[in-house]
Amino acid sequence: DSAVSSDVAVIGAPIDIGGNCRGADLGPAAIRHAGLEDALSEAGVSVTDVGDVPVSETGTEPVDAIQSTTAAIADRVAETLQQGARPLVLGGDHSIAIGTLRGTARNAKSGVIWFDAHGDYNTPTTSPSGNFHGMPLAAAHGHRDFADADWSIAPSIPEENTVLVGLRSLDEQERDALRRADVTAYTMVDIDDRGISEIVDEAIDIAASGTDGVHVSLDLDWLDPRAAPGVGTPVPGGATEREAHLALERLAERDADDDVLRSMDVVEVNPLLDDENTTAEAATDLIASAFGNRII
Ligand code: B3U
Ligand code: MN
Ligand code: MN
Repeated sequence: DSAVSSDVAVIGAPIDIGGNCRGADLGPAAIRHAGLEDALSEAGVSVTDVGDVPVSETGTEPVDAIQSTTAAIADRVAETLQQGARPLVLGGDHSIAIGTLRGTARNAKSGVIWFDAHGDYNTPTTSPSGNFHGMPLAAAHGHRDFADADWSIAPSIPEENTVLVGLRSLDEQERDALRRADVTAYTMVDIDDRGISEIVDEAIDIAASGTDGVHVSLDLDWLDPRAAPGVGTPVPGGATEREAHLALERLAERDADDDVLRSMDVVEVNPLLDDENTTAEAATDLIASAFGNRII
């Protein structure tokens, strides 16, 4: 019933080894300190913080740390869903979404909406940087470049239910791969042109169609760096704070009607790069909007 489905379980994923610089592992703490539990409670959501997944970054190769961490995230996410609550995973860099998506797709068919400046559609072969936070969506689609990586159990998320929103920075081969994939990609141009609420409405229709619900992945670098300076790879020309809120409020409205929001992760908050705690506070406010916070 709706009381159960409105329960949210907060899961911290303090890993930064998939990113381009250190510090995103402090993201879960910064988001919690920005008042996440109170913000969710005020939104009328009953929330349980189940703590952090274990992360061992020292003395291991990045890929090993990502493998063990994302496996733990996937288990927690799948358990949470099985218990009838909605997982909210706090990153960490965006490599954590490899785990969230695997967990979300374990016993169900899940669509995904990816709010991000980037496509995160590189593979170990195509990535110019080699950073795993630029690859999670390609991994979730079971790209063959991940064939040797047992953390990428493929294909878990249908391409046709995958929607990217806010794109403005792609690498060359990543762009080619996205064009070939059966995904829907909205750039910032589309948002400027048509307005965020229409784009989000369409994104929800596509992601939810024929699925058990939608996973929302919110990379704070979707926002303009003026609104969210504390991210590893800021890209000018992003969503304003108001557009971002409208997007997640629209999602909450649709969720109130149709139970579309199944799971969420909020990633790339890096307190070492932040201005005060601006980006973590933006993350907290946007999470509250997504789970139904209303002005009146
Ligand atoms: N596409 C670049 C940059 C990047 C991707 N995701 C983030 N940055 N956060 C890459 O490294 O793959
Ligand atoms: Mn990302
Ligand atoms: Mn990004």
